[in-house]
Amino acid sequence: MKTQVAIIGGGPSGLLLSQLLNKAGIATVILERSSRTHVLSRIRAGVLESGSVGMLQEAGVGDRMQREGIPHDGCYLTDDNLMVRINFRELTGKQVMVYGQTEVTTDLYNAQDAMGTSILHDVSDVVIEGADSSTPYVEFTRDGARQRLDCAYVAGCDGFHGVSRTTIPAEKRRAFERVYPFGWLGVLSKTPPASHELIYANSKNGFALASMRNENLSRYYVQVPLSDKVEEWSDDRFWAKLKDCLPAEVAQTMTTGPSIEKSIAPLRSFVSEPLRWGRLFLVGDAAHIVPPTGAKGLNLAVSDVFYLYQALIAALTKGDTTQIDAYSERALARIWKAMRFSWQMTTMLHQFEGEDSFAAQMRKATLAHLADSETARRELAENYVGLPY
Ligand code: RFL
Ligand code: PHB
Repeated sequence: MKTQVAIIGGGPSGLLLSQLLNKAGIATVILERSSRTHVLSRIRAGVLESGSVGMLQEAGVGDRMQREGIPHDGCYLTDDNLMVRINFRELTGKQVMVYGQTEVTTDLYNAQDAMGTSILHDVSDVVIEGADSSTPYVEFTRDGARQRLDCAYVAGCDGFHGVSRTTIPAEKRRAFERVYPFGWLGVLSKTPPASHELIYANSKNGFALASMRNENLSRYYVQVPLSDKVEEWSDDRFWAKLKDCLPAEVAQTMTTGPSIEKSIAPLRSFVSEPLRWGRLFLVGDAAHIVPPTGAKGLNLAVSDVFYLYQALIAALTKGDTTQIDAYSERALARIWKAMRFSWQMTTMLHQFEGEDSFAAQMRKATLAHLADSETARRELAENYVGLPY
C-alpha cells in the first residue's frame, strides 16, 4: 500500500488531521488499533475552545456542533464559602462550546466516510520504519497478515500509550512529567445538569466538577485516591461525595439518578520534546498529557493539528518545508502555556494528601483574589477560552 501521510491512531487528532488533509486533496491512511465502536465509547472531553470550534468548522464538521452544542459564556469556581463566576464573554469576548468528544469523533467519522477516506481498524503491531530517511514506511498486522504502507510522512496520533513517541530514539527526546497523587472518578447520568454552567469546586472534602453533555445528560467528577477502584463506588456513595463537595445551594437542588458510565482517570502532566523526528510528527496525547482540570487535552490536540496540517500541505503541494521545520517549536510554545494553566488549575482546586494547613489557605486566598480582582479573572478566562494559535 502507498499513501502520502500515514496516520497512526484514529482518535480526535488522527481523524481531524485526515479530514483536513483529504479536503486539501492529500491522501492519507489511518491505522487504528481498536474498533470504531470502542473509539466512540470513550467518554472524555466536554469543552471546546473557540479556536477548536473554528477548526472543526474549517474541517467541514461544524454543522451538528452548531445545532446541538451548548455555547457557554462563563463558569463557576467555588469553595465552601464562595461562588466566583468567570464571565468569559465579558472578559475575553469569547465563549466555549460544550460538545462531547464522542460527538466530535462521530462527526469526523461520518465526514470521513462521506469522503471515502481510508481508515483501517483493528490493526496491531504497528512499527514505523525509516522515519529519519526520505522513504518512511509503516508495517502492521491486519486480519492475520503483515502489511506495509509506504508514505512521505507519518503522523503519530496514537495517544499516550501509542508506538509513535517511542519510535524516536531515547537519546533524541526528553520527557517532562508530573504525576498527581489522585485521580478523577467520572460519572455520566441521564439527569438535568446541576447548574447551567460548569462548576469547578474546591471544598474541604476535595475537588468536584459539575459538567454536562446536554439538558438531560450530566457529567460529574470527584477527586479520589489513586488506590480507589470503580467497583468501590456505588452510585449512592458517588452522589453523597459529590454533594459534599459542591456548594450547598447546588447540592440541595440537583437531580441524581442511575449512572450510565463510571470510570477513574489518573491525573498527569507530561510533555515529550521534540515533536518531530525526521518525517515523523507527534500530535495530541502522543506527545503531551494535561490533567483535565483546565479542559485542555482535546483542545491541544486540535491546535497541534492546526500547525501540522498546514505544514504538510505546504510540503506536499509546494515542496516548501519551512513550516514542517517549525512545527515542533510552534506547537510546543502553545503546549507549554496550556501545561502551566492546567497545572495551576489542578493545584488551585485539589486537596493533596498529607498537605499542610498552609496549602488549603493558599487555595482559599487564590479564590478570594479571583472574586475581588477582574485582572485575575481575565487571566483565567483568557487561558480557559484558549490562547491564540
Ligand atoms: P486519543 O484520544 O488517545 O486517541 C489515540 C488513538 O490511537 C489509538 N492507538 C493506536 N492505534 C494504532 N496503533 C497503536 N499502537 C495505537 N496506540 C493507540 C487509540 O486506540 C486511540 O483511538 O488521543 P488524541 O487523538 O490525541 O486525542 C486526545 C484527547 O482524547 C484527550 O486529550 C482528551 O480526551 C483529554 N480530556 C479533555 N480534553 C479537553 O480538551 N477538554 C476536556 O474537557 C477534557 N476532559 C479529558 C477530559 C480526558 C479524560 N480522560 C479519561 C483521560 C476528561 C477525562 C476524564
Ligand atoms: C467534561 O465535561 O467531561 C469536562 C469538562 C471540563 C473539564 C474536564 C472534563 O475541565
